[in-house]
Order: sequence, then structure tokens, then C-alpha cells
Amino acid sequence: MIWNPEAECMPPYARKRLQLANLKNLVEKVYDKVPFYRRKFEELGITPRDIHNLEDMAKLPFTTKDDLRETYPYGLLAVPEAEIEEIHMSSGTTGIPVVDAYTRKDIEIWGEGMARTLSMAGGRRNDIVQNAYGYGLFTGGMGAHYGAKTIGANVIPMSAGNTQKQIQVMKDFGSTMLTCTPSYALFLGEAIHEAGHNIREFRLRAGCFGAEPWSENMRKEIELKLNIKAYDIYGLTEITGPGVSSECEMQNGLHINEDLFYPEIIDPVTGQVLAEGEKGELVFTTLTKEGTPLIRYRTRDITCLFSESCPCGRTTIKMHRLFGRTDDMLIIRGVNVFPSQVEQVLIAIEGTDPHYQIILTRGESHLDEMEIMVEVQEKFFTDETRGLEVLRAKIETEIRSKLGVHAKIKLVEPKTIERSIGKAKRVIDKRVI
Ligand code: DLL
Repeated sequence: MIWNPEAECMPPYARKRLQLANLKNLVEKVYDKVPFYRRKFEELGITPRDIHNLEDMAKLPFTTKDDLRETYPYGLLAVPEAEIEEIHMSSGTTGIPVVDAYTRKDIEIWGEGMARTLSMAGGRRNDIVQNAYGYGLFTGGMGAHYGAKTIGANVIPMSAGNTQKQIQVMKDFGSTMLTCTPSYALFLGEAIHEAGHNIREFRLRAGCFGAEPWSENMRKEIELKLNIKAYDIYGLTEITGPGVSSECEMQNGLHINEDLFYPEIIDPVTGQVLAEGEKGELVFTTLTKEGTPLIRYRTRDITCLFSESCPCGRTTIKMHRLFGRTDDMLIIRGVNVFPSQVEQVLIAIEGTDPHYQIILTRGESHLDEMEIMVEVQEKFFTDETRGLEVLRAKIETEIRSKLGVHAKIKLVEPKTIERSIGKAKRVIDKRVI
């Protein structure tokens, strides 16, 4: 079902007109109300009057995560504090959180974005949405909650964790949709089987999973284990949370809510705007945000955009599932490696599960060493060491051929690697530079 056909199926020329009108409003507003942007505009020698068409976007300054941290907590507010009704934050790695502050209208629009997301996954009024994203400062819980309420579904606010209770509720209340991180979905699927339940007796039929990278093969595993259709959904705290883009029933690229968030792809080194189809850093301008609007926010996420006529009827531009992040990229002895590439290799090899951890060290020779801990399925973890050695050697060879780096592979028993109820921790970097 298409939640908002007017917005989602609008002819592209009409959408461009709407985007331009909203962009002009936005630029005037931040120039007037946010000293940080006024200063940035002045440094570039531009004013809102220089924005005549969407191509003029390239004249505008970028906003970075550092800018957000430097203006913490309220430096980017474009409305009086009294108009803010909710705050969310993500902590990231440096400790200074990035903040998103929402007005009432921002929350409504968030619910609208997530209503579109859930509808793409077949969500309707009579659905029972088991929301296992964490509630709190993280945007997953509240975002999915607002979306489920907007479509009029029954939302069960489970939050993350408490796996046995999740299974009991899913069974007893007949949850039809699940929202959580993909790693937790997989974990839940395994726990359901281990508890001796037959998943076919559950009513679950779809799940909206995001907030961390996952691969096509991981989708297949989740779909199999939970007996559902699994949809990729994307978003980030800085520009609202989930509900920025999501997959429709074609499961082939994520439709971006372009009327709300204007996407660009840039070369992460030069900042040049790249053409459709080219891989680069995803940049968003929040076209309707009131509380903390952002101009050309550099997400550090790597993807490409493509517009094609989607059989689902939506006309919005799509983004490819993420290839990685500019700051997730590991440089191992000079070779660029993304954790998602490791996952792709592992999942294609029979006998392994997508539970893995990459450990980086720097040995006495001062060279980077990569070790990958890989969980082996119970049935392969026999006493027969030869079989395991064959598997280990196979993974090592595949990693070398697909990624171009050597990794020491350590096979471990099922459930050795710590499970996460939220985002999985895939990399432990112990290198001292
Ligand atoms: O993760 C918002 C969210 C909640 C998205 C629930 C989807 C579902 P942050 O904690 O600020 O916000 O993290 C944002 O997570 O820049 C990406 O690097 C990554 N990410 C989000 N969705 C996906 C996805 C939420 N579908 C950061 N695939 C983003 C891969 C994702 N990475």
C-alpha cells in the first residue's frame, strides 16, 4: 500500500518545484535564525538571494558532524526553545552527542516518513507491530512507534532486549510486523528455533530492519529464520532518525522521501557533486525541518542514487543499500576494507553464520594484523578437526581473493561472539597509531 500517493508518486517535475520552494524557505530561515549558518554563508559570500534553482544547491556550505558537536547542545536551533517538544541524540565515538531537536510539526513529519516506511512493508491499520528498537535517546524506538501510530496499527513498545519476553509476546499477541536491528532480528530468529517453537505457527509476516549495515545474504537468513519478508530501512539521528528512505516490495533500493530530505552524492575528498549512479558520500538537506534544519549534511555513508520507474508506482529517487561509511572504512596495510565485505564473504560460505568480529592489532613489526572471529554452525562444529581446517582455509582464501588482504581466521563455537540487542559491534581496533 502507498501511504501518501500524492507525495510518493508525484511527477518528478512537480516534486522539483516543491523542493525548490522548500529549499528557498529553508535557506532564508537558517540565514535569519541560525548564526552558525549566517556565518557560513558570509564566509562563502552568498545570501539566500543566490538560490534560484536546485543546481544552486552546490553553492551552499556543507554541514559536518564536527559542526554539530561544536554547536552542542542548542547551537543549531532555528526556533525558540519553547517550541521544542522532543530531543534525541546519538553518542557516536567521541562522546559529544549529536542532537536532533523536534517541534510538534517535526514529530508529525517523522511519523509520516515512518508511516510510508511501514506501508512499503505492507503495514496497515490491522497490523500488530512489535517494536524492538531501543526506546530512549536512540531514534529507532520512537521513530517506529510514531510511524505505527500514524498508520493506526497496534504498536507493542517492547524496546530492545529481553529476548524470551519478545518471543512470548510475539506468540501470544500474534505480532504481524517486527521492527529492530537486523542483527537482533537474526538473534531472535535463532532464539525462537532454540526454544523449540515452530515459526510457522507465528503470525509474523514482515520486518523493517536498519540502523546498521547488513547484506543481501543476511536478509535471506532472516527471512528464512523468521519466515517473513525483511525490508531495509535507513535514517540517521541528525536529520530525523528512521524514515529517511526504505525499501518497497521490490526490495531493490531504498526510496528516499525526497520531498522531505534532498539527497546528493559527493566525492568525499573533493566535495564535488557526482552524477546519478556514481558511488560517493550521501549528503542530505532537510527541506521541511523546523527545530534543527540542516543544509547539505555529510552523512559519511557511501551509496549511489538511481531514478528508475519502480513497478511499485513510487516516483521517488532510490539509494542503493549502503556500501559502507567513510569512517568505517578500515585501512589494513594500505588496503581499504569495509566490514560489510567481510560479511558478504562469510555468508556465502556454508557452515558459517553472519556472527563475526574483526580484531585489528599492530604487531612488533608495526604492520597491521587482521584477525576475524567467525562463528561456525553447530552441525559443522564437530570433533573432526580436518573439516574445520578446510573451512578455515576456505574463508582465508576467499577473504584474500575478494578483499585483497590477509586475515587470520579463528573459528569459534556458536554463541561465542557477544550478541547485541541494538547495533552489533563488528570491529575491535586495538592498533596504537
Ligand atoms: O540508526 C536511525 C535508524 C533507526 C535507522 C532505526 C533505521 C532504523 P543513528 O543511530 O544516528 O540513527 O545512526 C545512523 O546508522 O548514518 C548509517 O551509517 C547507519 N545506518 C542506518 N540505517 C542503516 C541501514 C539510526 N539500513 C547511521 N543500513 C547511519 C546500513 C545504516 N547502515
